[in-house]
Amino acid sequence: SDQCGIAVESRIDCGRDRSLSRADCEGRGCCYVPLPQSGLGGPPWCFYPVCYPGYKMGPLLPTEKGQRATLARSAPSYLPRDIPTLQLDAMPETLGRLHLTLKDPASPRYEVPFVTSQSRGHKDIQNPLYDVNFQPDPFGFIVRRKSNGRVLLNTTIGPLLFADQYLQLSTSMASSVISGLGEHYTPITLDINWSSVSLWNRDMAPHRSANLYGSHPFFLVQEGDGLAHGVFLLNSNAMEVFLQPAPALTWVTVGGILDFYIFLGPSPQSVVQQYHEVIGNPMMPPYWSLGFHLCRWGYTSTNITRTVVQLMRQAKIPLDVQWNDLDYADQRRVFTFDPQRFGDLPQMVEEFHQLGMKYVLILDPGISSASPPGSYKPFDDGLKRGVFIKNSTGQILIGKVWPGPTAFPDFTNPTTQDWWMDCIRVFHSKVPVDGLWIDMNEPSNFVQGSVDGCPDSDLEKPPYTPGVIGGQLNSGTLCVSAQQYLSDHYNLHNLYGLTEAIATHRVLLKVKSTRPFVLSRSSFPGMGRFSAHWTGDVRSDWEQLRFSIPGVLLFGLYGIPLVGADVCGFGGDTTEELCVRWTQLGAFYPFMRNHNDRPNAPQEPYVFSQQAQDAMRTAITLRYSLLPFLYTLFHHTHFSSSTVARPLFLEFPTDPNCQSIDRQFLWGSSLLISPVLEEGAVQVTAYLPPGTWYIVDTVTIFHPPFDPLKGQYILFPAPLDTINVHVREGSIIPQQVPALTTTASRRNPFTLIVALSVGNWAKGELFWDDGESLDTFEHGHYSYVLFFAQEVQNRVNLTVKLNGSLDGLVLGEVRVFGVQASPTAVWANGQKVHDFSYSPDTKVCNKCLCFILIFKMC
Ligand code: MIG
Repeated sequence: SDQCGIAVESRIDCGRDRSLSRADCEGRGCCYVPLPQSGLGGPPWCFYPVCYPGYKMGPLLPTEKGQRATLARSAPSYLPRDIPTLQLDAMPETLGRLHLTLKDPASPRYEVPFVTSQSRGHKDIQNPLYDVNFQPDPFGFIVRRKSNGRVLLNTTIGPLLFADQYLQLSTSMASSVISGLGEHYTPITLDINWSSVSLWNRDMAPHRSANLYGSHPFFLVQEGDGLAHGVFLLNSNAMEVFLQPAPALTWVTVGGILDFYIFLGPSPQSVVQQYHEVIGNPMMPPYWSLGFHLCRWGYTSTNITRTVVQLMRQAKIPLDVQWNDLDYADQRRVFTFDPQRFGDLPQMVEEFHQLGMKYVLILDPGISSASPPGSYKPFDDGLKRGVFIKNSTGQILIGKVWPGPTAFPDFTNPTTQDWWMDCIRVFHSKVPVDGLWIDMNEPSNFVQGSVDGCPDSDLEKPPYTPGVIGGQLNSGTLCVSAQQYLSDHYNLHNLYGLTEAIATHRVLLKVKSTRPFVLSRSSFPGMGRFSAHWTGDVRSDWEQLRFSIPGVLLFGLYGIPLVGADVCGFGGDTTEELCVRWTQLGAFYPFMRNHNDRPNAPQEPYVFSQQAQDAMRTAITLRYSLLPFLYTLFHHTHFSSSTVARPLFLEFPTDPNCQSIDRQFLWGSSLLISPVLEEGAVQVTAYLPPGTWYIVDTVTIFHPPFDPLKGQYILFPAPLDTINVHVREGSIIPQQVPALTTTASRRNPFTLIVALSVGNWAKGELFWDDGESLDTFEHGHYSYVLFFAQEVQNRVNLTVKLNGSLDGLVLGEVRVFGVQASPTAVWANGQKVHDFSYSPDTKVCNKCLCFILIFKMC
């Protein structure tokens, strides 16, 4: 009939919860139209008719925050435990942000805590960017972009289902270019050809179609003409999102409420900003955390760890932070250290501090429950204080992790947060770590559910289980029927890492009174306020190297900008060439740590040939020279929410070539990084967006003759010692002479790259503070420098506007790119500079201004 005449690509699956025969399908009132290909993993055979009965909406009434209506079902759905009546709230919160919730007015359901701590509500919104219309029967809503009438979301294409353990909503998409819905091993844009992604935090080495460590139910759609919008479904239950070529998308979640935030942009950059306004801006990292970090599982004693640091110093390769993995712990129990192999750990940390370095240790959440009573205080004390997650019958849930049988702290419980404070405080008084690495916090469990299994219940076996690795929600983690302070683990599972990060951040803040550094594997929206992230157990191979770029870029969209992959790869043996290329790319991860698994060949820079070491040193040193610029980007991200490592489409939204580029990326808006990602390659094809780009490397700099009006792909030489980095015209990049640690480099002279635009100007900025005090920006304890260069009547003038004081800081060399004719003279602070040089080939003027005290600049 007409009701079933739906284009194949627009069919919305009526049998997601189970596969249906024709009779079952028609019994649901759905259309059954077989296709040549099977109904699994492609277009469904059983799909909803054009008009499928669902909820009927009553009148819309004004409320303080927007409009409200009641939705009611006239007949039950095919799911157990329908919620027959729903309350809809549509709340225009800002010009660009619409908030829409669907809840059960009769009895409160679980809602996600912790994430949106910021002020949510707003006053009257005059003339927002969006328009929302409702279809009353069956209920659906349509969100349009007012400026051009474009339909961004249309949920009338399928029914709303809202049962206790099954919530489903479908929408059309304005284009098929969609990014987000992590954490998965994907390119920067998702495949929409009958694919799905599941969001359920899992300890799982990155590979295709697996649900990984974190969950981020946010996506951004590029509409095709430079405009973009985003949608955040604030829901922490196990979720699966289906994508189909209509293009359309279907959310299925197994609990909670439907809590949508819709962001109208209109630019991709502003979509990201609007999202971060809801989940909170990222923390300001300590300066040292932007240095190079070195770790491996298998530094089995303090002496071995010391040797690593010594060899790095001998090789003259910068290193700020030395790490230890589980090796340090006594019988793998956290808050202890092995008396033999790590007996002098406190002293070692002290030695590293003397060298101007920092030290970070791993801290797993699982607390050994099998030590003899009275011998392991964290457990005894935790038991007394009731801090552990309980099973469904109220006993402490015991799982198995590295130390053997373990209990799991419930970080949603304030008592647990205090106990965690005490544990860390006591440990820190012996071992003054500078940061903590919270691993295994999905939480990971080596037995399914618990050592006693899990009960047979609706929570453990919901009517529908999203496509998760292992097939069950309790695979590799706790029983989801386990009880936490705020709710069941079923609801809170995806928040475990976030809540541990919040608790750990809070402790470090108290104990150290400086900016906390926490590195968390598991994540959820809002985690960037508390923690950094790494992409987990990546393999040492070329494909994983390549996919680390979208991995890192997506976490920028998710508001966790301090992110990187394990440099040279974690699993398996690296090769020298791979490790060199990974170090070059890693030098441009916002967070740079080389980390390796126990059984593998070593991969510290100093184990390789002289040639490889030189290449790595060059890359890491280049990073160190750029840290003032990187730090300034973090300031912007912290303060006004942007991204640090940035996909090209955020910066060049109207350039269709940039839509899905993820083999290159930007730092801020002005540095373009084009790494080699293939074995054996000594050239790289890089896309240069419109404008002039100058090559930056440590030896030569030249101004290639590109067409400034059109972007183009260009083949660049990329021998093993080279990573291609380009600086965009019109920018001034603050740098500092590098050193072996940031403690030392922060005392060195600054330098500048001034990349003149075609119009002969350039600008840039520097945010500078002591690098570790709390809230320096908020308290005004910082300096802000604006650089501006302009050519007037054949003179390039560089002016510096300083806000604050930079006492003792010196501006060294200034390199000006794009000087069209040989300068006859160079002045600095009114004095002639004699040793400047100019190359007519590269149009670069070196030492164009020398050794000027910034605050004395004319
Ligand atoms: O089950 O602590 O992702 O970085 O070296 C493995 C040992 C536990 C997993 C982490 C990895 C870390 C390792 N951990």
